[in-house]
Amino acid sequence: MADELRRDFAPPQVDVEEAGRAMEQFARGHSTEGRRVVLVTSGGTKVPLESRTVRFLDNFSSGRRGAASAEYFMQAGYAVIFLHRHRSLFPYNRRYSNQNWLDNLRLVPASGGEEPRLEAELNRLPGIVEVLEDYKRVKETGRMMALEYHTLSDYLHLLLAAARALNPLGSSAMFYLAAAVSDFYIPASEMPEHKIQSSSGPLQITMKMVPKMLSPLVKDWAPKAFVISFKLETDPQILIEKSRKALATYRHQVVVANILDTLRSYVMVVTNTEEAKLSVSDEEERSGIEIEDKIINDLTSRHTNFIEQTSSKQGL
Ligand code: PAZ
Repeated sequence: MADELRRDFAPPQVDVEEAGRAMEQFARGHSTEGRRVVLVTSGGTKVPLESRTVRFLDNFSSGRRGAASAEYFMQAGYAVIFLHRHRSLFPYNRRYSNQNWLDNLRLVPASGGEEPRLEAELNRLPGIVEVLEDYKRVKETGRMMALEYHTLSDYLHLLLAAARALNPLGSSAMFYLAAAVSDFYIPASEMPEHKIQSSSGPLQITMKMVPKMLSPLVKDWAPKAFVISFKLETDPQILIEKSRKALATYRHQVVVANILDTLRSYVMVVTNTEEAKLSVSDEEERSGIEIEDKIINDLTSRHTNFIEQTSSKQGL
């Protein structure tokens, strides 16, 4: 797979070796302290159509699922590697992402030899005190490592590096693959260098299938880890069948299945033996409960069972 990535994709724009070393150190440190470590992937991917890229193929993912989930994992005691798309939503500050921050600040002019100061309009920032406290605590305790990807190639290389870094943790490592990764791309060797010209008429492109990373991840890179993939569909009729097919093909532990129209309020947690429905009612939503809270609650207890089963199989 590493060879395939090198051959077919433009070189990554991030220092993957350095990121791999940092992830290894992060994972080892937290695991030594008895903490479980989860890789959360988050956001969409951008697939270039030209090598000097003007146009690209994108998708709708905002990164909200991944950013919110990272917070709930930390609340549950996990250390989190947050692999997210550049400029997608980020844990904690996601809550204020639609705001113009300049409207939230008040200038206190300089006086009596003091520098000017900025004050925040607290009434425009609901919950900011708790959110800021949580964020500062996470920073101080080094419980989250954030890594950005810009391109699909960055994402694929970093996922491989993360899998290698988490493999030594065995069953206490979790992969929570919520990023919406493109299924299609144009190989570097087939991509036009310059901007595609509209004077050439209607555009026809043939894209290749992006290699399915889940397969080597589960089989070779981190075979003892607890792995969760996501499945998004627009047609509810095919959702469960496709989730089951993914479980049978890749042989991982869980698929979180969601439908575009209801993705903030309803998901199915699909395993080989059951389909558990998780939902947030209108009333719960009004009181600030998020579906990710329920998803993480469900998955962390499945992870505990998984670790226990793994160690009893090994006679530990
Ligand atoms: O990032 P977001 O919160 O806007 O959306 C989340 C999601 C729909 C991308 C995620 O829940 C998901 O289903 N990811 C996998 C999509 C797929 O490859 O089928």
